[in-house]
Amino acid sequence: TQKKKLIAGNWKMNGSLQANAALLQALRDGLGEAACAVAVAVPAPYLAQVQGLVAGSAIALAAQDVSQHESGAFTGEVSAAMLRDFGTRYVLVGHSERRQYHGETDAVVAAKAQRALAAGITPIVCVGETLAEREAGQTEAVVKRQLAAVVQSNGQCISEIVVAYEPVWAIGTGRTATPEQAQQVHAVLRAQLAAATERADRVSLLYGGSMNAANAAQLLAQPDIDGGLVGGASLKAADFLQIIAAAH
Ligand code: G2H
Repeated sequence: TQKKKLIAGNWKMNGSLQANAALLQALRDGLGEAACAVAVAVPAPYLAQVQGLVAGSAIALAAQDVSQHESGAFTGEVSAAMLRDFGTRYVLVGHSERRQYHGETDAVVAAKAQRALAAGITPIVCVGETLAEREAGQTEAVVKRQLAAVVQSNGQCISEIVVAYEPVWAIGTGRTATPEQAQQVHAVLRAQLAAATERADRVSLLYGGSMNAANAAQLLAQPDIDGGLVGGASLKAADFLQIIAAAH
């Protein structure tokens, strides 16, 4: 498919007013005419700051999580409408760290994706198997189950989402899936989407998990890898810019 690739940085729980300003300045200076779409997923308190820092640039604002609820007595939660207020274009849902450490189930992730879509924000739905699941031969079953929940509750809107395949064993470990391993799972996800919508080819399927300047080009060359979700390497402007340059 010939759609624009998407490179999204996931800062996780990193950053400060000062560090964010320096990073965005370096990204803006180095970006030039990026051929791909670029986004940064920032901690919620910095949405307003980063909205200003990316204004007038090709960099889109993303959040790392959204509440499954619309509004009300949910202390500590941030709603999709609040994200929208700050010009948020994308939001990660179901990142494995949310699933692992915050008990997010497939149903919760599906509800979050629905809230985002209803607010006009593109959910980046994260799926991926653990090492134990891969070794037990359950990789395909796990990612299909995770995506099925989102497909079922979002109907025809499903062509509006972005999916990120992030094998849990590759996250922050320096262990990357091989391009072939990643492509194999991406093809499964594409087929699953194609069964649900005629516009499955429009859905961007990102790879995530220790993507870096050295391995990005090979991963992004795979037919069903439409971009990357980049953690650690998105915190260093030079690395992130090299990954962006590899996406064309
Ligand atoms: C996976 C990825 C970004 P990293 O979590 O979401 O992080 O690139 O550090 O493995």
